[in-house]
Amino acid sequence: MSQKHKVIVSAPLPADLREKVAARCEIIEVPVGQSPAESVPAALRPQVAGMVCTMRTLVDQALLDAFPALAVSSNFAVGFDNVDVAAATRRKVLICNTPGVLDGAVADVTIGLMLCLARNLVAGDAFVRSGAWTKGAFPLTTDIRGKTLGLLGMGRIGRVVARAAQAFDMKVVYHNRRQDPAAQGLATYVGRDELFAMSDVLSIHIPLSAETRHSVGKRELGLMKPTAYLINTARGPVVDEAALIEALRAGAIAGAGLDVMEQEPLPPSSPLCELPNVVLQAHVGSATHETRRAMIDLAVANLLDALDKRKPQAMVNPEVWEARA
Ligand code: 8YV
Repeated sequence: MSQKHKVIVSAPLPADLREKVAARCEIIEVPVGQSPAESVPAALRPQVAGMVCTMRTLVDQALLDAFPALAVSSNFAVGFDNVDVAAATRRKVLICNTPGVLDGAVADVTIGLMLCLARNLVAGDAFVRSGAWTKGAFPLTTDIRGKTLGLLGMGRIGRVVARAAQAFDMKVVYHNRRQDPAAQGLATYVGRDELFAMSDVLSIHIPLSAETRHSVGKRELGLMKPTAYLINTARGPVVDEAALIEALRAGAIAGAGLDVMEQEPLPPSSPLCELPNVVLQAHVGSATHETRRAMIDLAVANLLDALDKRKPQAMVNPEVWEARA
């Protein structure tokens, strides 16, 4: 029997990284999005020591039961709402993720959505292509300069967005559970309701959890200015999408820029696709060659470090590591 660790790979692995992993581990391939418990033969399951997966793999109690020897699950994502962290911690399964390496890319999409909304850039492209320009000028749009950007969540990504917004002469305010000393000089702390009420652009940068699910709903949208835009590059279910659609239809807010939705991929039958005041992206915040490479490098390094008993760079439940030490 091979002495190599058996690891599930359910993430896009570049050839050189695949070789690196294969030199140390026996790879069990699971297509992205497929259930490892269903894909891996029962006889192999008790031998699986590690996994690298995307957020489309549910790391829940059922998966932990199916792989009793799992020591580490490395997420190819900074978010880990696909993981039941409490259950993993109880089972002493180390969970790793990819913080830091995607902040710039996600911030760029945030700023891009803001510019698309305020300057109506997507409609402008269609205006030129359709020949409408030959019949008259494009309607005037709105400046972002001098306006207030509100950040719900001031973590790594929020801070990069705040820095970028300074280049647009925006006033930046934020709300977090706690005031963030690292935000000093970048953004001003305000109360949660105040944030919704005063922002010209409100951008969401909080993780999805039981507490944050639908935490931006009818009440919060009702506090916003009718001229304000909502941007979500975090997780779709943080926003109550039905309430958002209602607010957009009623003109209670001016528009929304969404990189994430409650259901992904978004079906074209979604009312969001019908709304002219919405700009949609296909969850592409981190989707550049450079950033995805940095993410998979980190995800694989986390996996191999944990298996080799070296402290991984990014752990979601470091108490599992500390208990092992
Ligand atoms: C996706 C993301 O995970 O890192 C996150 O939390 O949402 C994205 O980067 C990406 O699709 C990689 O799986």
